[in-house]
Amino acid sequence: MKIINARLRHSDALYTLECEQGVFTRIQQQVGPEQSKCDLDAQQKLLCAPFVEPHIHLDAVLTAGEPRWNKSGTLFEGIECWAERKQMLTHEDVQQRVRKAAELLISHGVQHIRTHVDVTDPELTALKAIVPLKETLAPYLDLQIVAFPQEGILSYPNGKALMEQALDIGADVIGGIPHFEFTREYGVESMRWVIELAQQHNKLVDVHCDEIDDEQSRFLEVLATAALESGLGDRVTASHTVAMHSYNNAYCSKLFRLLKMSGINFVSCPTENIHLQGRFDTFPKRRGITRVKELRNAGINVALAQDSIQDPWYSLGNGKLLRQVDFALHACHMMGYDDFSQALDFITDNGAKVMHIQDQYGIEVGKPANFIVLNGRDDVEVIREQADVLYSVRRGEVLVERQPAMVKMGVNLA
Ligand code: 17E
Ligand code: FE2
Repeated sequence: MKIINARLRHSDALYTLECEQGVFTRIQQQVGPEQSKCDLDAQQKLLCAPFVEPHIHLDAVLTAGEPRWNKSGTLFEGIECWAERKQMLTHEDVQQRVRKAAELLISHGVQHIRTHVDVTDPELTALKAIVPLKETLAPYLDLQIVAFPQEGILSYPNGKALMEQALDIGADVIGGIPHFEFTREYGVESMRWVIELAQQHNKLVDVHCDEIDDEQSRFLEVLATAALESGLGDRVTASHTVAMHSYNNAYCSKLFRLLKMSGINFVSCPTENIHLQGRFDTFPKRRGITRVKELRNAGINVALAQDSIQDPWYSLGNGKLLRQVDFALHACHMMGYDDFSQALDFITDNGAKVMHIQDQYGIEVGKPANFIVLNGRDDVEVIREQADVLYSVRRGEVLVERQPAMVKMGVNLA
């Protein structure tokens, strides 16, 4: 496959890219626009590595309103609604919804997904349905599965055994939810147990950590310390961490030293948490998004994610990761030019680091020929215009091709 007239990130030049047997074999700067024979003319649009969705709950997608709507908009009512929906799960129901959501994500340029799957279910129905989809969907995307204990590890009957069973069945990553455990002690113990389990089984860790507007929720320091002392380091991710929004600055200043030393990754879900958090506030209302800019500026890896597509926690969502970038830039005061030029990192390279797939990810000779072409010339235009994905290509095969919208203007004011 030969691609011409592509722009790459952080360069004004045009490039020709070639791939053979699904791998990039040549990336060459052009002198100017070309008209030579090719398989794909990028027409001077931005070509970049596929989007990475490092945090979504595929088991719950497309269940909003079933069997009832989350009226308060809180995380906790979401968990209650889901507990009811969970009892109605079947293998087919889960697989059908996951396929639909996967199609949506693929159509918007995503080729790498980490999904949390609730394992606080004695039957593990969702997990058993999703594990085989890793292989089914492999031609289109890479799927990592987190064993996610939605109702707690120590606070749910047989919680530990269910987590271990989930690893046997095929989970890749170990999850946790310390802020939802019955007590602070359980929360702390669960973090230590998760890290030990990851060491025993050589697994990655991704914890729903401090997803609560409680400035006293400080499990992040426990997780980061365990990551540091165990040597797991960047194999560990802290997701949500919204309590950090409410920590005082002096505590944060001390905490950031540990976070840097630990090497752990962060995932923030801006639309989800601006919706779920601040629900117990009157006015002023907290935004409840973790300190994305401050973490990034400290050299800590932060990725953005959608979390939900039409589920008990968040009833919108459409598979478009650029929406998360838009929200984060606004809500976290990242509206400078330098912020814009780094912003696509949040949904590409940074997510790849979270998923530990960097060696297979990126526009480089020798790496898999996976890429997208966006309907914009550079990062800023892509972000400003929420640019459509014109092509998504995987291993040199076109997965998605989209025609830009055609607008007929009946006025001419220029
Ligand atoms: N479960 C949870 O604990 N938190 C979330 N944001 C979602 C599910 C979507
Ligand atoms: Fe989540």
